[in-house]
Amino acid sequence: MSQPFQCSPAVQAALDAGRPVVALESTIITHGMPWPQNIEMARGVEALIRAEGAEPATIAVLDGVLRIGLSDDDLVALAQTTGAMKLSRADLAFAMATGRTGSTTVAATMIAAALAGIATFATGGIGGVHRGAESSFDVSADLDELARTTVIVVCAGAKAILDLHKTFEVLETKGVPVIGYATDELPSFWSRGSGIAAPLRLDSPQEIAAFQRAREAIGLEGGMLVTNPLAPDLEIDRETVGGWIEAALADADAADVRGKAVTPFLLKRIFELSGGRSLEANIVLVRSNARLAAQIAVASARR
Ligand code: PSU
Ligand code: MN
Repeated sequence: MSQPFQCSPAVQAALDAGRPVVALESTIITHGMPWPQNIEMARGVEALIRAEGAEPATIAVLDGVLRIGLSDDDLVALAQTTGAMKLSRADLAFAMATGRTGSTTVAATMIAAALAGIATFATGGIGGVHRGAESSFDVSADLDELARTTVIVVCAGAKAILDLHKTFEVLETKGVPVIGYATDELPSFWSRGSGIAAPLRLDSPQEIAAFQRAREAIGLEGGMLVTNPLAPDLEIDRETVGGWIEAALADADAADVRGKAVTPFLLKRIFELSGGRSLEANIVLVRSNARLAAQIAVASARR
């Protein structure tokens, strides 16, 4: 028992048997959505993954222990806590060493998933290059993690609060494959389109699993980003979202919000400005990503 993490019995059994497992992050629970929608989302996403024949593994650091697979009591406690750290590569081990509780971002979740041998991960939207990064230098550590850690990340694109052109340029430079799932245009989280062409397109979980096998066959490490657009009747049009984002960015600027607080601040402000519509769409897209990630995990395990 010298592993630096603790799997739930269900996740351990699935991993031991070579059954498909899907990693889930927890920053979306603690910093991305309000109570009680966060716990409803967390439970719903786990149920969807099980229904597809895979085992969900929500990841977090609880009282210093890196946990992979949470009980319902753990999920409820995490969803209600207000003091959780937002953990990335820089501070994941810090929370473990100091006995803290923290939720894992995309970057930290990828690290933990790879450590446990979980190859597929579902989230809402990755972090990326913030607007104004040329002066703030605010670029999410998620991008570097995608470049170095071998996990398939299923998302609805990068969050539209970001500079999407710069975000995808960085991913291209770092050699991260970006796939439009059944689409020629990259989605932008709440909206189906972004005006940016998808660099690669695949139309089935089997094709995604085959692409990953081909990458591994030639020794390519690093993540793959699968971008999965919301259903047409559920998306919010880009003009509407754009207005909320402009207003939220102005508020963040006025309040001098910086660093790790920026993304949670903007998501909360857009939730308020949209009268809850942004949260509804966020929940729907996470559910859709979880379903697709489970199908990819099943397709990968079948071989
Ligand atoms: N997806 C969501 N909501 C979120 C996130 C993703 O639908 O809150 C989180 C992820 O944990 C991601 C983080 O890693 O936002 C990005 O934070 P930052 O921009 O500070 O790197
Ligand atoms: Mn940042």
